[in-house]
Amino acid sequence: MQRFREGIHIRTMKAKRKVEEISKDDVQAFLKKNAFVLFTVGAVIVGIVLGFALRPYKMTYREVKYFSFPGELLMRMLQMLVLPLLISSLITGMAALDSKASGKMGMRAVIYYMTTTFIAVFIGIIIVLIIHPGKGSKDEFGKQQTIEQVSPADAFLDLIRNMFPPNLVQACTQQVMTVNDTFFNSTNGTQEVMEITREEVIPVPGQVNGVNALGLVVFSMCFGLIIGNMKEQGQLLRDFFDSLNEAIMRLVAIIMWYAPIGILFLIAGKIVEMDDLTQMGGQLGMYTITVIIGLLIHAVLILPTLYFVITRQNPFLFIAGLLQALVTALGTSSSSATLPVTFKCLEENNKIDKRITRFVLPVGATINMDGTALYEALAAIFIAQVNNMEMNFGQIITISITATAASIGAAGIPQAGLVTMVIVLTSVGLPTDDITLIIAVDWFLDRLRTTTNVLGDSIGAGIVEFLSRHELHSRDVEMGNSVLEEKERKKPYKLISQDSDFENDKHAHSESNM
Ligand code: 7O9
Repeated sequence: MQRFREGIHIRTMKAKRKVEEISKDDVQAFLKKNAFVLFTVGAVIVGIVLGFALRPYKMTYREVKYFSFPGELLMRMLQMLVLPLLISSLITGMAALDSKASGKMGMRAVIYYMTTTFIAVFIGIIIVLIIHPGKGSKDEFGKQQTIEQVSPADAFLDLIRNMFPPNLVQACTQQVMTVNDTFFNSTNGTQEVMEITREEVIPVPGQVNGVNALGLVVFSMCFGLIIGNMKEQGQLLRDFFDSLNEAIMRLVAIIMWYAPIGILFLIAGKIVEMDDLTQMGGQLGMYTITVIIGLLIHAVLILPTLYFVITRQNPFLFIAGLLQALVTALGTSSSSATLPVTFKCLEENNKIDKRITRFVLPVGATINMDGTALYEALAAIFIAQVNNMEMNFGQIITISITATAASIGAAGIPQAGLVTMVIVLTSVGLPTDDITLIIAVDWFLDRLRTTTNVLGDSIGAGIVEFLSRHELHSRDVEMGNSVLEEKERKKPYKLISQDSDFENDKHAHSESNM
C-alpha cells in the first residue's frame, strides 16, 4: 500500500513537472507564433498613446501630414495589391468550382449577406429608438454647409452601368457618375439664329476617380466560370491566375511585416489631427456612443452567435485569428485596403479553404457591409430626431430598405459615402444638409464600421466553408488526392485540440483520484 502511494506521488510529481515544462514551451511557442498579432495590437496602443502625447504641441496641418507619412505608405502598399488580388482570386476561385457548386456556394453567401445586413439595420434602428440621442434642438450644432442633391434614379442607374465597364483598363481607375448639366432647349433649331426658349437640367455621363470594383467583380466572376469549364484549353489561364494569386499572397506576407509601423502612424496621425473632443456637443457625443453600442452588439453578440449556432465552433477563437485584419481595418478605415490582410488571416490562421476565401472575400468586400448598413439607418433616424420629426412605421421600413441597398451598392456608386446617405435621407423626406451635423465624428465611426464590415465578411467565409464542406470534399475526391493531402496537412481547429486537452485533463484527474 505504502509503495503504491509513493508510486502515485512520484507519478503526479512527474506529471506536474511535465505540465510546467509544457507551459513554458507553450508560452515561447505562443509568443513566436503570435508575435505578429502582438506587434499589431501593440501598434494600436502605442499609436493612441503617441497621438495623445503629441496633441499639446499643436502641429500644423503640414506637420501632421509629414508625421503620418509612414501610415500613408502602408495604405499605398495595400492598395497596390488589391487590384491584382481581387482579379486573380475571383478568377481562380470561380474556376476551381463547377458551376453547380459555385452556384450553391454563391447562394449561401448571398443569403448570409442579406441576413446579416438586415439584422445590422434592425439593430441600428432599435438602438437609436431606445437611446434617442437626438433630443433637444439643432441649435446646439454650429452652422451648416449645403450638400449637393443627388438623384436616386441616376445613382441606381450608375450602379448598373458600373457593373458593365466598357473598358476594363479604365475600370481599374475610374467609375461612371452621371452629373447634371444645363441644356438649352430650342424650339426652332432649324433657324440660323437659335432661339433659346427653355432651360433644362439633364443628366450627362461623367467619370470620377476610384476603382470600379463592381465591374471588375462581375467580369472576373464570369471569366473564372468560363475558364473553369474550358477543360484542357483553359489550363494555361487557370495556372496563370493561380500562380499570380500565389505571388501576390507572398507579397502580402512581406508587406504585413511593415503593417504595425504603418498602423501606428496612421492612428497617431489621426488622433493628432482630430478636433478637440470637448467641442463635441452632448447630442453628437450621445450619437457616437449609440453607434458604438450598435456596432458592438452586432460584432460581439450577433455575428459570433450566428457562427456558433451554425458551425458549433468557438467564434472567439475564430475572431482571435482575425485580429490582424481587424486592426488593419481600424487603422486604414477601408475594407478594400484590408482585403489582402483578411485573406492572409483567414487562410493561414483559421485554415479556411482557399476555394472559399478566394470566392467569398472579394464579393464580401464589395457588397457586404454590415457596419455601413447599421450606420446609415441609425444616422437617418438620428437626423430625424434632431429635427423633431417623428418617423412612422412605413418611413422606418423605407429607411431600412434604402440603408440595406446603400450598403450593397456602395462600391458601385461613385463617391458613395455622402451619396448613399443623401439617398437614404431623401427617401423619407429628411433634410440632406443635416449630414454636415455628423461629419465631425464620421472619420472615427468609419473606422469602427469598417472593422465590423471586415468581421462580417470573414465570419461569412467561415460559415460558408462549414456549410459547403460536403461539396468541397466530394470535389477533393473527384480531383484526386493532391488537394486532399494539402487539406490533411492542415492543423485541426484550435477548439478541437483544446477539447482534447480537456479530455486529457479529465483522464489525468480520474487517474490521480484513483
Ligand atoms: C469600408 F473588391 C475590392 F476590394 F477591390 C474593392 C475595391 C473598392 C471593394 C470595394 C471598393 C470600394 O470602393 N468600396 C467602397 C466602400 C466605396 C465607397 C464607400 C464604401 C463604404 O465604405 C465603408 C463605410 O464608409 O462605411 C467603410 N469605409 O468598409 O471600407
